Amino acid sequence: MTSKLSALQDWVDEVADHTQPNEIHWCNGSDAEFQQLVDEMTVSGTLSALNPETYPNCYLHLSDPSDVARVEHLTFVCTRKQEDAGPNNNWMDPAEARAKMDALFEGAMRGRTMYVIPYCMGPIDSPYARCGVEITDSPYVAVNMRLMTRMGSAALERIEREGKFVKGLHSTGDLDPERRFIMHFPDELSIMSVGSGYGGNALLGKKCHALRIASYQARNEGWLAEHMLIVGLESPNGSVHYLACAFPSACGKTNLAMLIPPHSMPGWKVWTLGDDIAWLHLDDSGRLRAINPESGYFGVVPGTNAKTNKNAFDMITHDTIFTNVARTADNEPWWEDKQTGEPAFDWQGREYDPQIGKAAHPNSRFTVAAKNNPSYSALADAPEGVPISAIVFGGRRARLAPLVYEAKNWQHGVMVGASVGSETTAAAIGEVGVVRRDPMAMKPFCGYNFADYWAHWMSFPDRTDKLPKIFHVNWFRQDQDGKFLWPGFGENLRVLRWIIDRCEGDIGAKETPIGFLPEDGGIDTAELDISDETMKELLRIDVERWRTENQHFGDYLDTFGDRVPEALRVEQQRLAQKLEKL
Ligand code: OXD
Ligand code: MN
Repeated sequence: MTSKLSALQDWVDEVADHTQPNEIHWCNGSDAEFQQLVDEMTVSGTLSALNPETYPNCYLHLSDPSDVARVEHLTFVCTRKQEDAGPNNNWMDPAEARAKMDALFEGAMRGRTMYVIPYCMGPIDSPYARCGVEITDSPYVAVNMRLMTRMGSAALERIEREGKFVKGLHSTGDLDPERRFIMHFPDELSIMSVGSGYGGNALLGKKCHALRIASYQARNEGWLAEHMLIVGLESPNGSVHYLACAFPSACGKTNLAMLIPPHSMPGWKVWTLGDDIAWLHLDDSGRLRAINPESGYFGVVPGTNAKTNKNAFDMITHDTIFTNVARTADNEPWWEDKQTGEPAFDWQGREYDPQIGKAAHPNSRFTVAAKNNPSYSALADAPEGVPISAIVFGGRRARLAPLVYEAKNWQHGVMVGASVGSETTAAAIGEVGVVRRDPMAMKPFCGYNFADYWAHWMSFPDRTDKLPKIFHVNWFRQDQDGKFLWPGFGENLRVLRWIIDRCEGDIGAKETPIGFLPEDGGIDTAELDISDETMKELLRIDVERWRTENQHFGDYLDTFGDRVPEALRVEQQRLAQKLEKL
């Protein structure tokens, strides 16, 4: 096959010349092609079929044991000027990075098939969607891209019509961590990744394109590419509010996006639009609308069970690719906290032995089409996306942040987002864990200088007066003994309901220096075994801790020097003054 778009055809020819594959396969995205690739990988041993009775069309891939996670220290943003990448990114001069990568790609696909994967991030007919082409020598990447993106002929047609696409070049190379790099060239809208076959490093549509490159594109074009889930909450009267929520990795985004309402909230429904990434645009009327650029989930498996996430648990019983989970003697996938079955073989294919480690890798994953989720919203395919009523930030804070609070306005909300942090979960009892600053949950994913990113966020009120409200939640507050105070999971809907009530103007709130907090009884705790004292503690503001936090946040802003927007400094200082007066 060839493409009539010379920019694409020339690039494919050039890459083939340089990497020397045996064959070139242009992916059309059909079911037959998917099955053919799966069958080939089953023969070569890259995939193995799981129990066809209980897990039909499910496959297991075991990666190289040294290649099991994103590698932030090997991920670079190669802007022309180092300041444009900012202290939040590793930077390399683009010419140096390109020379390094060209050397690693030379002959890298010898003996392999080169797959050309045209894909569209977002509904294929959406004006907010953007396209890319990934060239890879990994059939595992090709089938994962089929589940995670709109991949194939329709995407190629759009690319040929528009003439524009993000170029992503990937090779698993020799999987040597010494020769592993993920390079982004935002000025050229291109990505080069070598030496890893793992998700975020290799499925270039996801973190590399839809967050790092897209965030850069979004700033130039006036929109936002964010590490946010998108969820629709339908109340018993049938009205639906859409929320976009940003939490650092491993804070339960997938679970929240698929939440099942508690018994005490009959008539409520939860609709999933996305579990990881949201692209946010202002529409003609000035409302913020969201699309999910992805069409599948690449979710963490361990911990998934009928209580924590029943929708996901049911969804991954068919048509799923598992990576690095364990297996039972019956050839079913198994993982820690599955709460059923026993592991027989671990994630490295060895006979399971608890002495040598966990059965499933803690970062083992499922890849599955979003449409298989029982709570899938058909609006995930709507070209115009959904209107966002509220943006919700959150992190893991044992003592600091109350269960929920509302920012006073957009500018204050930008500070709430910029000060997101998560504590290491190994925090000792009674001690506060180490805070990893993760502004807007974008620390590993913002493709340019955070200071410029905050300035971009701060520019939105100049363009519209219809921006959504901004909130912060913390499901992870603990008591003195390190026990979680809030039950979490489905019960989180009670907190989201308060957020909706605030959006509708139906409920009062207490004004405090950090924002608006629920009044006593504002969060419905009917049928929940939680005392008034615990609710008070969950909503308590520890002034001393907040003073320290605000000071640390100020110090953090200083590391970005005078590029930090004045409006953000003003918010930080305003809070400092208010906390002093208490
Ligand atoms: C992810 C992550 O894989 O955020 O989604 O790390
Ligand atoms: Mn993520």
